Amino acid sequence: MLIAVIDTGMDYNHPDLRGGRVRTDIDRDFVNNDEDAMDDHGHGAFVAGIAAANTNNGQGIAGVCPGCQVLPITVLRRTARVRQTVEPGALSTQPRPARRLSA
Ligand SMILES: [Ca+2]
Ligand SMILES: [Ca+2]
Ligand SMILES: [Ca+2]
Repeated sequence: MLIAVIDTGMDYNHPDLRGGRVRTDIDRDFVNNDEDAMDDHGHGAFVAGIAAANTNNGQGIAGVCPGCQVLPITVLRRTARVRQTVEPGALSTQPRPARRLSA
């Protein structure tokens, strides 16, 4: 299952999100308008960890869906204020639609 995390982005180098957990091939940064949704705040990575952090690795926490992948969508700046809204069809351009959304 793919979980879209619509937040500040995601630290895809975090030990608890390694192992192909984060889809960096189809991520999107609507704040800087690029295709690299690296988290510069930390909140998005926190949310992603709750969803899909690796389990039994002695790092961080255990995600509620450790077999899931997460798709970072950045819509929040470092100040965690929404810069712009995401049009309802924006995610439909992704090759594989996410089945769960977090905002
Ligand atoms: Ca990317
Ligand atoms: Ca970016
Ligand atoms: Ca962990």
